[in-house]
Amino acid sequence: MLQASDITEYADLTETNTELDMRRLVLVGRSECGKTTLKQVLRGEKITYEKTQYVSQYDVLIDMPGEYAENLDLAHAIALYTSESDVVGVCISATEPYSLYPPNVTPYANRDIVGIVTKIDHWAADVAQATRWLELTGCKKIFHVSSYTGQGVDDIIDFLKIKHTKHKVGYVMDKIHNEDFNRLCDLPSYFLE
Ligand SMILES: Nc1nc2c(ncn2[C@@H]2O[C@H](COP(=O)(O)OP(=O)(O)O)[C@@H](O)[C@H]2O)c(=O)[nH]1
Ligand SMILES: [Mg+2]
Repeated sequence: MLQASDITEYADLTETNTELDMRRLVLVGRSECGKTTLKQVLRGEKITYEKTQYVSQYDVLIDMPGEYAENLDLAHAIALYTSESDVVGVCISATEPYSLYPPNVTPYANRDIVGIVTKIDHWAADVAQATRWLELTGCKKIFHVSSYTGQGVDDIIDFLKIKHTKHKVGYVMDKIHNEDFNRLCDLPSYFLE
């Protein structure tokens, strides 16, 4: 059988390239909690205020209007966008007077879920309380960010990064034919009698 170790060994000798890729993040959260600003910072854009009118899909980011998290009819559509992403970012502003999220709802999504506490720079921020609310919602991993100061933004980017090792098709085909395929053809002797 082809062993994982064979691949690594071969990878050192042949043309392979390690590519850095980003997992796709969908930002969910109520209006004004800072999703669009965070999206702009994650994408390295200039911050401009814009009311999100529709679900905007970028290469690795999906930003949706807060109404999706606030309105039961639209909330069903969140399931659709989580299925198009790799990671769901449940956002809550540190200035929030209450939490929109019911307890233990994260198992409803079959994607990685992370909590994101936004606006941690704000004078009225209560980061500990927002964190506690996200924990109650079911988030195991929680990021704390400020789109204004940039604090914590790199942590999200690092979390989304993944490395792929790509092998040339020829190498993979060689492996299949020379090792696995031929071995399957080596019939036990009693078949040959
Ligand atoms: N203090 C502070 N304000 C922020 C931060 N991020 C966003 N805001 C402000 O919060 C408001 C709503 O932001 P927006 O990104 O449009 O929220 P969205 O409705 O969730 O997309 C805007 O006035 C932003 O300037 C932040 O990190 N710190
Ligand atoms: Mg928005």
